[in-house]
Amino acid sequence: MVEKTDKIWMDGKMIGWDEAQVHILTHTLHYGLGVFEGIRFYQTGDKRSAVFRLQEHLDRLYHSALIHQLEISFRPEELKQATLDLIRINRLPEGYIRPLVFLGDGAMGLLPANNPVRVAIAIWKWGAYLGEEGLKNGIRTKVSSFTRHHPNVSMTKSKCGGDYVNSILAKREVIRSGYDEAILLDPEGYVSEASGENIFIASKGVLKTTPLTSVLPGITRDSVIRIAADQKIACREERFTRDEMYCADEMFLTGTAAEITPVREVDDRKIGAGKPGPVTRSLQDIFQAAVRGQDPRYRDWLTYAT
Ligand code: PPE
Repeated sequence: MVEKTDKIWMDGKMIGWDEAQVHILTHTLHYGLGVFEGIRFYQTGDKRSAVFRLQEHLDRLYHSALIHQLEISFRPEELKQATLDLIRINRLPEGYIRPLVFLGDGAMGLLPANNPVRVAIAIWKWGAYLGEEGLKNGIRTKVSSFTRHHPNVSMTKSKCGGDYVNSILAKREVIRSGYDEAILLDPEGYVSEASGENIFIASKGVLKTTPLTSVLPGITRDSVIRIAADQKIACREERFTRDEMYCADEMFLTGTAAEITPVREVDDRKIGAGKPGPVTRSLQDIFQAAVRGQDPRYRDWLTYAT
């Protein structure tokens, strides 16, 4: 259960948590055409709160809206201000931010020409997405029988609500079989992404991650690539196969919610020693310091709210 906060920002106004309601004929509720973001904010060493890579998340939100021809009537600066205001008003030191752009009620059917494009932003407390234990010791994953979207079926650069049906199907399937997270292959059979994370493998100290052709351009993925470069760890953006994943020395998933979560098993095969390896550990440590303002090299990633 999400723990209630005080206020939610909706269409330009701060309203009470329980007032943030929509009509049952809200178009997005029926057909899934709506776009969203997931952003984290952290308490920094000096007891302030800072949003991690807010500008990049807002840029992606506007790109998602552009891809799906949803015209947001608010300027990015307004959504930025609303986000920072929400953190202050709700007095939450750390948490998750969920901007949502959706089509309101009006016409029904598949041509929602004049339905209003509505925008809401909510924040809440969210701990380790794949569990504290997983973050520390690694998770067990399984390749799902569901295939990730072909970019010509449903575009993968937009964070569109409807696309997450695919993620839910995959995740539910593997959780019911006793695993922690689903890995999806692309329509050609190469590794694409997890239900809500990008994927990295490491072999002989070299990182590899799926190229952006048909996966969500993850902001955590981008952060890991920059940290790796600063650590002189080579990183190749290259397609790889399921069996290459099995033979990797290390593997981890990246996402706003999941942060950097080590993978200790894929399809009942141990990855490396079956526990988080040195490359994963060092990237995790630097990432955790960066998001909390403890590494001056990455201060430009933070927008302070308080
Ligand atoms: N791929 C997918 C499909 C995805 O949903 C995410 C984020 C990523 C990659 C990583 O992107 P980024 O957060 O920019 O590093 N997934 C969100 C899912 C959360 C949810 O369950 O809702 C997230 O991490 O916020």
